[in-house]
Amino acid sequence: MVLTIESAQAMFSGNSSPSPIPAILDQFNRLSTEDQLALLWYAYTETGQSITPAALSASSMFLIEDLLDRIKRMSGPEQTQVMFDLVRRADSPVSRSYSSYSANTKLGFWYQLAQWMADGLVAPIQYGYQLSSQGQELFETLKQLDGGQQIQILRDIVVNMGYDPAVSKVTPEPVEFEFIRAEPVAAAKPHIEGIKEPVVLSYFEAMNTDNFAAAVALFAPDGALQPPFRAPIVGHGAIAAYMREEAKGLTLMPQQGISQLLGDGSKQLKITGKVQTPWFGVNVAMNIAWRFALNPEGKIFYVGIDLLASPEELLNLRPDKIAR
Ligand code: 45D
Repeated sequence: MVLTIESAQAMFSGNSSPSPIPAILDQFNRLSTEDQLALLWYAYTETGQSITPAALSASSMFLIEDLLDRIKRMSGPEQTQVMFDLVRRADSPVSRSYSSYSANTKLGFWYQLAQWMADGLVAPIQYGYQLSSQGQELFETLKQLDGGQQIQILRDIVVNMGYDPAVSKVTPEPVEFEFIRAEPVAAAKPHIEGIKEPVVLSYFEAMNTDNFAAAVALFAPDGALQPPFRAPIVGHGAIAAYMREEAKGLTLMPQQGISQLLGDGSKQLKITGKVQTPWFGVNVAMNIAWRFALNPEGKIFYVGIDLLASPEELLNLRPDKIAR
């Protein structure tokens, strides 16, 4: 059997429940702009997940300070217009700048606006807005999800806002976010029930110390990393760039796993556990599976990261049927 990204993507896929998130995002995109903004606001304020402000050092926001200040000086209706334009992906100067930001900068942008709304410096989302019945229904669905799924949805929506002129692809600005972990993790290899594979243990150790050079060195040159709901990212350079932008300050807590040796000496492993994002620190733990394919040389050929549909899935570690 030859390892390909397609064969690796299919590992263990037959024995887990699909995530509800893609369908929810679809439903969200069909709502009116008013509904979307109001629903986001309810989801952000009423689902009880709280951002830990200490996670974010003020210095990381300096490149968008000018833009934020401009918005703060606008009249209330202008501020509301800016938010509408971002949500409906209109072509406006603010929407264009926004689409060039990294994911963490976009989240930081809204985090700052939310604080200014609380302080009365920026116009809040209309209180008492009556959601449509579809909006109301979706809000009820959101409330049933676990905290990890709720923040994943918020993040996905925030990252996709703004106007992106596909023609001339903007280069992401070089903002380097610095995050402080809520709880410094022991800089050691974790104990994972059922897993002794050194490469995998080293992967978790490297990620938990933001040592992305060490993490990337564990991958085969043509190795791939596939984040939740995204296409695979292939090759050392691309994986390193992705990690610097999206994986800083994460706390990975793998708990248990299974490992299967394949005919040609390659291996496939499924490991489940929890992940915390520095944005929410210990307040929210996401239920995650890592599906690793190791090549016969023991390098990571593929790792897929999945957001689990429910906590029960953490214990779903049935061996895969192996094609020969
Ligand atoms: O007024 O092993 C609204 C990889 C609008 C790497 C708002 C990984 C209205 C490899 C937008 C509501 C990275 C793949 C205001 C592992 C309004 C690896 C404000 C996985 C004010 C494990 C909204 C990592 C705001 C994972 C402020 C799975 C919203 C990471 C803020 C997941 C939302 C991280 C925030 C997640 C969401 C982070 C801060 C899901 C952050 C979510």
